[in-house]
Amino acid sequence: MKTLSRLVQTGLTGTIRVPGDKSISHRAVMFGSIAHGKTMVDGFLPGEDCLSTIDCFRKLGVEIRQENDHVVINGNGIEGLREPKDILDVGNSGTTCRLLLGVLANTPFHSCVIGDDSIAKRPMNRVTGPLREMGTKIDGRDTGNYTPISIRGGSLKAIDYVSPVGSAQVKSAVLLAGLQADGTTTLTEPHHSRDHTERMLRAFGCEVVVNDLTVSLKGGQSLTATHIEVPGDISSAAFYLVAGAIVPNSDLTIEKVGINPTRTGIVDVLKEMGAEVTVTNQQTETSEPFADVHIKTSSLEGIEISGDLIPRLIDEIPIIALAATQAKGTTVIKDAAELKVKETNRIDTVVNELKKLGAQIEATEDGMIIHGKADLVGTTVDSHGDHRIGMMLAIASCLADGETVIQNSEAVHVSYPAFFEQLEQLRK
Ligand code: SPQ
Repeated sequence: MKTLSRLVQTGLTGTIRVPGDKSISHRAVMFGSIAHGKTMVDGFLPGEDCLSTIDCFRKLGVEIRQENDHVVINGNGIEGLREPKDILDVGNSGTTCRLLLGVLANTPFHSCVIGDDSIAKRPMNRVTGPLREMGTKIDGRDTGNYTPISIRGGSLKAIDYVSPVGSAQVKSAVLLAGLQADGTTTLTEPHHSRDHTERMLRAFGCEVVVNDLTVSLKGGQSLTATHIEVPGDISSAAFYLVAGAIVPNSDLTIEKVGINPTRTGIVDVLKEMGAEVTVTNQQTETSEPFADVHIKTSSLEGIEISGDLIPRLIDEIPIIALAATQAKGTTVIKDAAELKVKETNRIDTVVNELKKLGAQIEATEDGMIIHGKADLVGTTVDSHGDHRIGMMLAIASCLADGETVIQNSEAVHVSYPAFFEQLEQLRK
């Protein structure tokens, strides 16, 4: 539990860095584990989710050394993985669960995958469906839709899969299985999801062909160890970008933030809302581009957020909703039904928790409608075990009159272990 009070005169000022990108950190460990040779990772996110990924691959026999944000992985190829003696526990991490199933799709042994109470409610048939079509033997609760899931590799045949959801986790699981299948696997998605897997497979020496919404790769390619530098996580930076825009007297620079175009919807939305946000020092020669992002207190206007923009900011919707409470006019968020199957039902948790603070916000079937500008008043709120809700509420406390008590605040350790310490520093 955390108790935070309103920032009265001082805003949030200074230059900071946020921890490494969660999506890229997971993939660095997974791809390093199935590559041949020694992979070095710098800028790794030592949050609970990515530590779950390390734990699972250690149980699969991979030697991994991790010290803070530096990781060394001794990979022996996918064929070097060994039958785990124990269950593989993904904790709270949907990415670990779904990508791991793709890795295990062809392994000649049995594994059992479980997670926490939140994972147990998240649908896995979006991944187990195509993997079964390829030949993997999978069972689990509700015939393989929910954890615990038991999996034994089959001899895989490539598929041409049209995914009903635009999901990087589905795309990545099918591509990881496709690497182990006979023939060329193709996946088409309804809209562009984040492309870290495609970029990183290339960095590990694989050929991946992308043609608009379709991605394909030939089976039988092996990965060669490499050095991965993980940029700062734009989803973590988003909390400070919104804080910088809505907390009076703020002026913040966040250095070395990943600016992969499939992830920068938050910057586009803040600009459209009228925020003074600038992106400088862009470095594009690495496989994942990064830059410094600067923001200062701005007056915001409500906008509509929908369509192709949604996957580019899906994880930022909780903090965007808070920004919308401080914008003049109405903000409408549509086409975001995927929020219902995240760590919590993020439509309900965002709406219920912000309402407790006095926001005028209502849930819709596929998003929410927020009327600004609201005067927030501190009270007891709850992250419900969802890291992004916990951090959004902490930023809200900087504006809310009086004290805000955040229950289950430790959920932030999933993606941002030092979040509260850093916020305290900035508040001084
Ligand atoms: O890993 P997890 O629990 O699914 O994490 C979340 C998050 O808020 O951190 C979603 F709840 O991010 C997903 C993201 O929503 C991480 C991810 C990835 O690394 O591939 C992709 C997104 O999900 P998807 O499958 O809908 O594209």
